[in-house]
Amino acid sequence: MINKIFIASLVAELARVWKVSSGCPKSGDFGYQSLPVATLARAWSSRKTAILGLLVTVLICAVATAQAASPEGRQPNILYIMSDDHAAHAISAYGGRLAAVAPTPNIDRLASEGAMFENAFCTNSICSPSRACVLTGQYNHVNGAFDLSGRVPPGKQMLAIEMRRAGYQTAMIGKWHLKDEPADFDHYCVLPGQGKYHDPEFRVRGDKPWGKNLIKFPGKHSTDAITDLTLDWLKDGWDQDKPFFLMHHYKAPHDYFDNAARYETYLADVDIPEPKTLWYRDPRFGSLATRGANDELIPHIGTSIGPRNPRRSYLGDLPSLYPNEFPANFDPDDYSVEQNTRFAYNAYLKKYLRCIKGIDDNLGRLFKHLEDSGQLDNTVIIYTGDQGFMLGEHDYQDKRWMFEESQRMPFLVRFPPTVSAGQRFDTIIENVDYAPTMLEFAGAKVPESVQGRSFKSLLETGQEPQDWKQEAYYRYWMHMIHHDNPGHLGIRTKTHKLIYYYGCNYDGGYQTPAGWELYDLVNDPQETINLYDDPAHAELVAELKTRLAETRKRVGDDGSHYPKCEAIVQEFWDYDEADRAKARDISGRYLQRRQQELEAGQRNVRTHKGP
Ligand SMILES: [Ca+2]
Repeated sequence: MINKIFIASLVAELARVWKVSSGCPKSGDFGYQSLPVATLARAWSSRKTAILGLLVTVLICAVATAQAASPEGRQPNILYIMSDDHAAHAISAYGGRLAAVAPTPNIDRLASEGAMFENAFCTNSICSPSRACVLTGQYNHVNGAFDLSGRVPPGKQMLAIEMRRAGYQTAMIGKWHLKDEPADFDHYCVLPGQGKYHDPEFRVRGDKPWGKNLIKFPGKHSTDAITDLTLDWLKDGWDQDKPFFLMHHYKAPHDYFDNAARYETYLADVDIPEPKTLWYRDPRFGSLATRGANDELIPHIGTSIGPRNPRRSYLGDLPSLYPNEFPANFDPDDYSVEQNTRFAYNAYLKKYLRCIKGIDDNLGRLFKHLEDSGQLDNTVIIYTGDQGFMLGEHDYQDKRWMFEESQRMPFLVRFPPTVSAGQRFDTIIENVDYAPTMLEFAGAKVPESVQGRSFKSLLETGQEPQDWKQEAYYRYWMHMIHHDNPGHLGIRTKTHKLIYYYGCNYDGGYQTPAGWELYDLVNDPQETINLYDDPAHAELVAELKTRLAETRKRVGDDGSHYPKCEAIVQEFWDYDEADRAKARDISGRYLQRRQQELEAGQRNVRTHKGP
């Protein structure tokens, strides 16, 4: 692929070589790295042969990098945009009940002018672990970021390291949430931990130790501040001789949601459409793991919108946080369960969607700058969230679940030079695949440590590779912490989902009843009927269990990290009558334990570690 810029570079270089007698172009003179330009050129000593050598070298360069180069003849910029907890069903391009009420035109633009994935999944639906998967291309049992204490230390921030090695200027701006310094990036400006919605401060490089060098933005909302920081860097920080790799990460719409003041009236007079499962729980939904014996654990598994969960619910938390969203002098005792649930649901969704409106508007600013500066079509733009989010489905809040709304990540890619507009894919991709895909767009090397696989060819040809994986692996480790979700694992194929709640912490403790669930995603996309015990599905259950075991082997989750936990995983794998009897017994004991905790006023029990 030799084009205008290439020929211009060549002419300039020929003139330079003619003037100086060295005749040795430096590696990187054409924006390409890892090419033996200097080595090749060194073999030529005279001026004329140097020119000939240069021509040959340029041809080699052109062929070797044709895959990575954009039509402008250089590696494309890569802009990876990730919001926090932005569920796909809160993006209007994905359709769904919120699309008409709360459109996201700027994000939708990526879908209409690029590609959109229906089956992009996180491998562990929680912040730090998902970020670690993206950065390393590895599953959490390999990168070590099992839970919210997960970190990716300098030297291991693979994506930044390889991009820099490929000649990119690298930057990380916004929410980082991986504890250690993002030192492998050329530039960073990151929120401490979760960061603040208002008056945010950011950690930057400086004279003081990591974490102590702060810049502050009093009066600003974090979404506006993060966009301003990125725009400033694109205008003044980016060395335009190199392509950029920029991770632009919003804190919004993580809970507890707080929008910029200008959005306070947005959706104020709207009744937000509700999911059917907010109100109706099919008796066949869930399992012993999520319902307990005789449904005795329904109040205690999964935090709720309405009053179902006595430990934590939005009805309990939101009236004091957002009094404007509730009637004056609100007292839940004055209202029915249905009314209270509806108040809490609307408060939740409105605050969440106002944060998303702020993101979408700010992306409009960012895209306009790229357009005005001539970089829009020379930049691979990706939009995603670090996982999905339950927006009231099954009366659940937060993420962590393997249910669709939480497991699915939005994933959109725009790069007009090679990615056709308007593509929709049902290919199963996981967050471990993002890094190798971006590296391939960059023409960079994908290290052997990476477990994920690039789907660049899919984006460019529309064809799913024949040997592409047919299931996403999932594992959530933070047993019953924060949002009362039991530890579970499973696989998700294009048509079905098998979930196994083994129900214990890292040390095999704090047990909740084990249970299995099978959902038919074609005929029951809302996952309302567990088919695990349906005799008509016995063969499929057996087949999917085998595939789950094989997938665990393929990804290397062999249980050796936490053998006491793995013993319980194995114990309830068959789930015969004896296992079920034991699970019912565990249900009763867990209920007692939970009731004692509630009576003792223990609101947040450390459950995912220790006996
Ligand atoms: Ca998150």
